[in-house]
Formats: sequence, structure tokens, C-alpha cells
Amino acid sequence: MLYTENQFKRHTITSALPYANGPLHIGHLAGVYIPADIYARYLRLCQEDVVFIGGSDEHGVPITILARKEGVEPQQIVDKYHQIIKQSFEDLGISFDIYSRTSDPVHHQTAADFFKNLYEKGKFIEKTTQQYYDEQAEQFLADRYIIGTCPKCGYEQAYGDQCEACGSSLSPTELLNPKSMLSGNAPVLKETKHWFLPLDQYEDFLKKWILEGHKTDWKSNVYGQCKSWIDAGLLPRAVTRDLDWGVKLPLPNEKGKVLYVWFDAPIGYISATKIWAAQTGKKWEDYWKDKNTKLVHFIGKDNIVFHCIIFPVMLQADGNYILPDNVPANEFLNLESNKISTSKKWAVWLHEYLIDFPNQQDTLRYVLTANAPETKDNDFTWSDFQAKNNNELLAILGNYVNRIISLTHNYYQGKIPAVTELKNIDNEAIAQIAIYPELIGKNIEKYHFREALSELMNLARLGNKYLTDNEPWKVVKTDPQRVQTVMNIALQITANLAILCEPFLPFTSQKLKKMLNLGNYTWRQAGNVHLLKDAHIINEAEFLFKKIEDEVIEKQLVKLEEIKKQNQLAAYMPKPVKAECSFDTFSQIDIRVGTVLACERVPKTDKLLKFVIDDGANKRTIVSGIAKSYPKFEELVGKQVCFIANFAVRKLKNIDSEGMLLSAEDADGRLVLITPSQLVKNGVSVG
Ligand code: B3M
Ligand code: ZN
Repeated sequence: MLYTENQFKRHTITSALPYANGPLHIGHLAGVYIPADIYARYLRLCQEDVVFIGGSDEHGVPITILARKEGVEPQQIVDKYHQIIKQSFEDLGISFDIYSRTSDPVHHQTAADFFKNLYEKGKFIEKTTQQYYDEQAEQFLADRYIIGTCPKCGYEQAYGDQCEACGSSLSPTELLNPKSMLSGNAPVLKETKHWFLPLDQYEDFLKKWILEGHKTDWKSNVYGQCKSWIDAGLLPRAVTRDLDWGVKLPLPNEKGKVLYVWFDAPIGYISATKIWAAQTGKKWEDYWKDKNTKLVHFIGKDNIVFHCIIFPVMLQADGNYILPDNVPANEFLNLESNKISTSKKWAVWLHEYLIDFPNQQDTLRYVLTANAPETKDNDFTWSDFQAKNNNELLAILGNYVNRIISLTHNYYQGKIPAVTELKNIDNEAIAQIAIYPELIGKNIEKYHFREALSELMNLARLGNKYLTDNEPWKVVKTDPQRVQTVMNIALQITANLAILCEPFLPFTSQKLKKMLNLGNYTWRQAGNVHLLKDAHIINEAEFLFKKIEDEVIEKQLVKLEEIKKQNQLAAYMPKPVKAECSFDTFSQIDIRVGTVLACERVPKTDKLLKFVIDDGANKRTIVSGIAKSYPKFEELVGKQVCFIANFAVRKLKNIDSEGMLLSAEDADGRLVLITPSQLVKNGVSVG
């Protein structure tokens, strides 16, 4: 039973099917999967009938492009990443009822049948159009096979189906200066037939269903994006492609065509439900065709158009399906103030996190919920991760539990002491405890997971304050009867935390229940001080969280620095060559070779080094701004360097600098001194 009005008999919860062409990262988790899991776990604790659907999206051009790059078949790519993704979801406690995959034959059949049904109802527009074709690769160019300049924002790496910079949904023929991703050539236009979903014919339906029907209950970021799509006017959308990887088009005589990945992928939710229902003896239609079912899609903001416009139009065109009741899409999570990017490897990968932070799944769940980009993009930093673990989870929840369990063993050999007499302070605490199930539950039901989590932590703060205000460790000497009451209530608060933290921190909930020897309770059974009976025996304390030390965080930051450097090098483009200059002009500059005799930092500067150079005739001093590139500058002594010998003397930090060392600026901004490839006489000219 829920706190908000709920006329539904059951819940179908879906979470975006990640492309099986790479591992999961924290952006996926914060944006989609942790909120979805909190919601599903909570509904189950409220004894609702729930199916929570996940799966790998195994079609689409990103996968075939990667397969081509690695010289393997697409199936090998999806087999590899489906397994990695599935396992890492399990390891993080994402509690899907099924984690399926769209290369499954049941999905191919379901998607083909879905298309065929709409086709036979005449719901598609059949059009022969001009499509971009790569004559060298002998392939039509759909979606990510073609890049060009976005007509909306000018981004030069826009894909044929979507511009990642401005989020616009595009069709390949809209791109400016299109180029094939296969051969790099400019493509030619060639005739081909495709089937279009006439979104324009559903504008009135969408206006009524979304703009009127979901004006107040859908998140403003979702509603706003839908409104701008609909107001801009919807166009028919091709739902087939000239590709060979995907769900084959179920029409006779139409070879070499598949369903567009964004047509088949959402049907993956339905096929996964079919598979699950067959495994559990349920009827899948109850979860997709019964108006008593509440359908909620958890996605990131880049998937809004597909889940709020295109898929609902498909369901509406079929006529037998329910429509999503809500699509609480999150915005994006950034990493250390930069956009998370799989291609740039700028991410914290879930499978790597689980190795670097063993048994600390709940720390990641906690931080990504507390920082979730629920209404605007947000930032993940390793320092905040450490602070939330040490100053919140460990300090507020972990230490409280450890203290109360240890005191119970010290004072009562692990037995729950009976309450003796209740004072005002106790009744106030009891009244407070009673409100938390509803306070947290209502926030979860409104998809306000950050708020819900902070209320959970307020219950832990209540426990800490109750304990500190009553100081049982002091009072026990003089009034052991009083301490019995205090300890009982503090333990009951711990039992409430064990139940109410489960949606957010399932691993912690399990440990708490084990320590308290507590069975499984429903959500509604929390909110009171009778969960632990008198004389009930609890187990020994175990640590819920461990302190994260600075060096652990430093290691992660070094890892990111390395990635940043690799990206800078990969993205490096040499500056354009300067305007032409004559040999005479060049020959006025006198470049020589010399040996470094001494090198030291210039005091009170962080960039300057003072060199003494043997220039073959004399010793000369040169000041150079390369200190940051040569932290171990003393190693330069004895090295030969090239320098401009006939610059006028310049006073730098009160030092006469007689020339300029030649250096090259690397892609990451590091200055590298230019030296002769072999030992030469000091003073020789460089020409
Ligand atoms: N794989 C896109 C994405 O991962 C797509 C989601 C499909 S949900 C049906 O953002
Ligand atoms: Zn754009």
C-alpha cells in the first residue's frame, strides 16, 4: 500500500537498456539505474506487485562500428559487454526481476510481430527516398555511420540521427558537409524504400495525453522537452534501416533491411516481460495491456523523445497497450566538472569501482543518490565522495550503529533490554520515529530520491541526538533502569533504519538485519518502537562503512589526470604554420648549442629556472619559464641545449638573461627542451 493515491494493481518499471558496446559508468547509475532500483525495492517493501525490467540494447550502429573497428562480429561485442554489464548491475544490487537482451530470439520475434501488426493495420507511411550511400563501402549510411555539421547548432561531429551537442534529433539528409564514417568519403544519394511512423498524425493525441494530461505530474525537464518537440511540429520518422545487424524487417522480398534500433529497443521492455512471465507463471499482458498497471520508464534526458513521443505513439498505434504513467528522466552527471564520455574514457566505470572499493557498493549508491542530477546536471567529485562516506555514512550512520550494538553487548550480553519508564524525551523520539516511513515513502513515490535519502539520514541523526542527549554510558552507573529505556529505543531506531534504508542501501540493510537478528519487515511495519522484542538476542557488531583515506582518493585523481593527458594528446591539432618568412630574416637569428653547467629555481617564482650555460666561448646565464615541466631540473646539468644567442639581454626577476632556450610545447602544455640528437661542440651554430 502506498501513501499517495494509487488506483493501480501492479507496477511495470523499466530502465533504459544500455548499449552493449561498453561498460557502465556512474552517469548511467545516477541518471537511471539507482533511482529505478530505489523505486522498485520500495514498492516491493510496500507489498506492491512489481516487475522491474532491465536488459542490454544490442542493436544499433554504435555496436557495428565498434565491431568493425575491432575486426570482430557484432555478436561478439554484445556477448562481451552484456555479460560485463549484467554482472556489474548484480554486484551493485540493482534488483531487476529480469535482465534480458535484444539479441534474444524472443525479442526478435516480439519486435517483428509488433512491426507486422502496425504494418498490416496500415499505420506506416511507405516512402522511397534518397539516402546517403557510401560507394566504396557499398553500404547505405544510417545514424552513426554518417557525421556532419548539425544544422541546428553547428556542431561538426553530429550523427545522422542525433546531435550530441544540442540533443536535436536529426535525419542524415539534414547534416551539412556529410561524411561517411566507413570510408571518410562524401556520400552519394541513392534511392531506397523505408517505412515511416507518422508522428505528425499523433500530434493531437500527444497534446492531449502529455501537454494536458501530464502538465503537473511529469518533471518539468521532461514536460518541457516534450512540449518543445510537439510545438516545433512532429515529422514522420523512419523506423527501418538498410543494415544487416538488427531485427530483420518481417516483409517478404525486403532484404538487407532491419528495424531502426530505437523502434526495436523499447519493445525490448515488452519482450523481457514476456520472458520473465514465462519463467514466473505470470501473464505478461497484465503488465503491458491492463489499465490497472502503472508503467514508469526510468531514463536519462537524451532518451526523452524516444520514451515520451515515439514509443508511446507506437503503443497508441497498436491500440492494445497502456501508456507510461510517468517518465522521471534525470539530467546528466558530470565527473570532476567535465562531461562523462565513454569515447574519451572520461568516466568512473562501475566494474572498476567494484574492484577499487570492495564491499563499498552502498557508498557509491549513497553518493550517486545524494548527488543525483534530478532537476539539473550535477557533478561527481572524488573529494565529495570521500566526504560523504566519512562525514555522513560513517560518522552519522555507521558509528551510531556500532556504538549502540557494542553497548548492548557490554551492558546486556546482546539481549534487548526492556523499557522501564517513558519520559517526555522518549515520547518525543517515539513520535518522531513514527513519521519517517511516510516522510521517506512519499518522496520516493514522487521520484524525489535525493530528498527521501536525506530524510533517511535525518532518522539516523535523530538516533545520534537521542543517544547523546541521554548519555547512557554516563547514566548507567547511577540509573541502570533509565539506561534500559534509552538503549531499547535507540535499538528500535536502528531496527527502523534497517527497514527504511533497504531501497537506498541494500547491503547495509542486510548487515543491519543480520546484526539485529531481524527478520524481513514491510515498509508499513516500520515507524514504531516494537520491532525488537524484550530479551531478543542480537549478533556482534560488524563495520558498516570504512573510512576512505586521502591516498585512496589521490589514486583515483591520478588515474583521471592520466586520462585527461591521453585525451589532450589524442585531440592535439598542430597550430597552423605562420606566415612565410625569408631566409635572410631567419639567418639574423643566431641559434647555438651549449651545455648546462648549473640550474636552479629563481626564488619566489614557480615557473622560472636560472641556467648557467657553457656556450663554447663563455659562461652565460639564461632564465627560462620551464620550471613546471622540469620538476627534477637538477637532472638537466650536463645536458646540451639549443638557445638563441643574439637576443638583447633581458632582466627577469632582477637576473640578466643572456638569450633564450628553445623548447617545444607538447599537446598537454608541457615544455620540452630542444637538444641535439648527438653530442656536439659547445658554441656550434644551429641552422
Ligand atoms: N540504448 C540509448 C542509451 O543507452 C539506448 C536506450 C534504449 S532504452 C529502450 O542511451
Ligand atoms: Zn546540434
